[in-house]
Amino acid sequence: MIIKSPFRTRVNGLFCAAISAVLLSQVAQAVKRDEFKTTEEIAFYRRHQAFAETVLQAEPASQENSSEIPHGASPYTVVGGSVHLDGHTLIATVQHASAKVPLRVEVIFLKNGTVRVRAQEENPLLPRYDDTQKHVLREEGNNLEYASANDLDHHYRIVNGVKVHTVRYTNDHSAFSVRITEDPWSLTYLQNDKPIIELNSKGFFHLEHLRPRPDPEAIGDDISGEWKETFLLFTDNKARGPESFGMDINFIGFEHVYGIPEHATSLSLKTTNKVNGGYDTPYRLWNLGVFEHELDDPIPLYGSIPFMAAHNADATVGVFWLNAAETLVDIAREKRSGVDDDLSVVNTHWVSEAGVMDVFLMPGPSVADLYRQYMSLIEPTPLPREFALGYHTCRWSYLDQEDVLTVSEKMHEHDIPYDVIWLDIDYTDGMRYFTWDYSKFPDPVAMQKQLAHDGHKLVTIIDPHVKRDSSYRVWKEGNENGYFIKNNTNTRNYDGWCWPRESNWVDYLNPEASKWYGEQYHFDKYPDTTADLFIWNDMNEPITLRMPESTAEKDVKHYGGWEHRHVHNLYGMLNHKSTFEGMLTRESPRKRPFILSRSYFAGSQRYGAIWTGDNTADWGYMRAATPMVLSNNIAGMHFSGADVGGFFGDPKPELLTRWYQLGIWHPFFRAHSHRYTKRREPWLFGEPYLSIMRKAVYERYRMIPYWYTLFREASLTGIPIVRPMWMEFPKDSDLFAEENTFMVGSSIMVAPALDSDLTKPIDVTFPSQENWYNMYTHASYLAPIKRRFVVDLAQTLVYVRGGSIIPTRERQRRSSAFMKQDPFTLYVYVSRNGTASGKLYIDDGESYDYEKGAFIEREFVYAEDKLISRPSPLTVESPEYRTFSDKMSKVRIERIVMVGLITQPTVATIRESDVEREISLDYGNCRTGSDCVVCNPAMCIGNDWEITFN
Ligand code: NBV
Repeated sequence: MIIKSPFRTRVNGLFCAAISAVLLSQVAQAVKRDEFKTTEEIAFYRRHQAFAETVLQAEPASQENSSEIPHGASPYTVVGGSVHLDGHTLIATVQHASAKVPLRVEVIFLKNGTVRVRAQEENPLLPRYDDTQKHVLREEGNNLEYASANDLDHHYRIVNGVKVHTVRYTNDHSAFSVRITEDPWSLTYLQNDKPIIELNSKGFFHLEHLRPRPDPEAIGDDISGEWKETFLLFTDNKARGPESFGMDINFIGFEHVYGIPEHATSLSLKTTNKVNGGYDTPYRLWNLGVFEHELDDPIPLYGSIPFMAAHNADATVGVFWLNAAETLVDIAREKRSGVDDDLSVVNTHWVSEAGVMDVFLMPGPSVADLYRQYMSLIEPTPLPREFALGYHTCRWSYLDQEDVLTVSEKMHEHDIPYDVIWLDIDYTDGMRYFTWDYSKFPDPVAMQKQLAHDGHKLVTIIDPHVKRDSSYRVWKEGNENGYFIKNNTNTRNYDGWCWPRESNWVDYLNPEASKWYGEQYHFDKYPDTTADLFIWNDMNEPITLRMPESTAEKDVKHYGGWEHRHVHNLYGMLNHKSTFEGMLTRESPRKRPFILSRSYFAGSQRYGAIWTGDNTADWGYMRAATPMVLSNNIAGMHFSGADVGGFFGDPKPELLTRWYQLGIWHPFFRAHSHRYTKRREPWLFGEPYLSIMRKAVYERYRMIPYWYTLFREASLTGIPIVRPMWMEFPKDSDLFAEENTFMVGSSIMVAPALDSDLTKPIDVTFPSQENWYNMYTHASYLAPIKRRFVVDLAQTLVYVRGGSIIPTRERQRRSSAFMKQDPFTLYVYVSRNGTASGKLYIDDGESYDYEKGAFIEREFVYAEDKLISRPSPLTVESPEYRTFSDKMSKVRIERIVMVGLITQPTVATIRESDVEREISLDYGNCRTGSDCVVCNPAMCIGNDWEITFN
């Protein structure tokens, strides 16, 4: 291993470097590359690359030409006679030609068509870490719905001398088959007899079996990095030795793959083989806080979700690689000559350092099918607190109590609605979390009460490092109970460094420690907090300054003796989860917590929101925000957003304004900035910026009913809330790589202005064969059509798909809290064939009573000149439902705007609760003048009603 000399000198001053960079930097600079590993410095990846090279150079196993037998020269074969079906699992013993260590490969069939493949030694020398499933999977993976053995049909044939097994699965929902070859071992998932996903067809499947530790002399310098590996001045002592594995996963008939956040890269993932502008390094999944990260770079950021989707005009399929150790993913594109035409293939190669190989293949084929399959594993995002959909104003840091209340007052003065104001690290007593610096915040409860009175919430930051200070209760209790992560010999606490200097970290793997930590959020433990205070968990990758890549060393020890390498990518999620559970139990009856986390993994969506971390006030970072948020949504992390305005640096007013206009269309909408940037509350920029930003924020609030309904749908289906264009227009291959324009739900298309040159035109592709309406002017465009627009700073390009009904609340309030009894407006955007439909979901926005039916969910349908409102099939007439609908009985529909009607009706007949009345219609006083507006029809939002237009 080459130790780079520049860093040697810097290591001693690493703390100073890190702190000064963080605290003093005013302008974003480049990433300090030599503080992060290059791919060559990751030994297990190097070994798998070398393995793949030898496979590529070897003679193919089969010379015969058969599309069923892979041509890759994998040395792994099935031990003759070992293949058998046991219930819903096909079991095989697979062995490397020379290593001869038997591996148990299980192919597990799930009812919904998902196939799970697991591989590890039949008799491992030591148990492998296999609890990732417990932390990630729904009900810890105990209640997956398996295929019935009766629906599985297993047979085999000999093709060119190779035994080829087929398991065909047929039930009411699906019919597919899995083909397994014995020599070499490979697996193909076929839908309608067409291969869609192949495992090991390139031959890169390789598992480093656990082995006895050689003599110390034999380990010596260990250039292979199997037993020890040095990065900079840090030596990773690998007590267990090599235990990595890798495999190629190939998507047949696909050109585009997406997902595997978090990277600041394009939406459609680039290749990693330098071809056609591809990267020269793999996508790395290893949660890190990369200070001043750059764009268009597969360097790993704060969270990881090893979920990849592939899409073509016929199908959307997915792969979930369930592993929380360091994982690298290479991507290449290939054309295979097919029968009729060349077949596009995306080849991917996944390599993980430790754990059990555990991968789920999900066949889709529709987007809804894919998310049904994926969500049956990880669960969808639960309904958030409604206020969390509002505008969040944050800064590192609002200085003191007076500052907080002044900002709040100014928001009112300037008529800018907002829901939440945030406190960063400086509110604490010397970074001792769960404390206050009373010199700055003399009366936190009074402050929270004032905010709450004005309809606002407070969020405080709680970082996971615990200051090592024997007079600090939290540290004392954690230490006495042995709740902290241990050093690499498991003999004492793992001591590290962060903002409060010497620190320790809670080991959330220990259930008792996790519970104890959660309890620190209870009112009796976290002093001066009220039910209107919520939480922000930052730095939970975890960041341990002065350490390799600013995170915990891989060999430090967790509960159960596991090393950090086994669980690193879970750490942020477990911190988030513990906070969630603590917040959930701090009051009775329980209310939905709101917690923002920086680090995340698959499963984090259950505990709250995430944001994309430290971006920069620069047009490029604003452009990068959408593909990052979309990638998170694809991977199931719906509630995400980017720091509006950019964290580092000072945005020019045009950039900040444009960023507000974009940020309101991302699920999580928070403005945030670094402590050494200039203050940037909207009123500081004067006109026209203030008015434009106010208008954007108002737009967000107007649309909360639509957002909340989308979150409701996501909580049931897991389908992304913000969607890449291809999800809504799956056949339109021109849109497969589109990443600037995106859909919010299935009705709204946002084509943001992303360029500093305000005169630069924006090209908008209107897809499908439908009408699209400009949301603000109601001008319509009949798709398919492309149009070019130049928009001034006050304008934005937001379109509604014909056939949609959008509910809004149009009264401008201080916050969402004051909108709860506000009337609704319905916008009916008529489709080409004169129809429309939409939904509205409302509940109390904070409790769990909706689980007992305390919600109103309406379906609106317009056809043949009649608009009706009917309950959704999920409505249950429970006592809780009745209590809630009584509370809403005064909430009316104050306006219906019919956009795109061909005829001009003059009268509407309203029938509600068997009473009929007529209302004359109004033209010309609204929008383009051609809309038909039903003014104050006054139906109750929870009632069944119908309106006929004559
Ligand atoms: O707590 C200070 C910041 C926070 O404002 C930011 O949002 C986080 O991403 N935090 C990182 C630590 C300092 C980073 C430079």
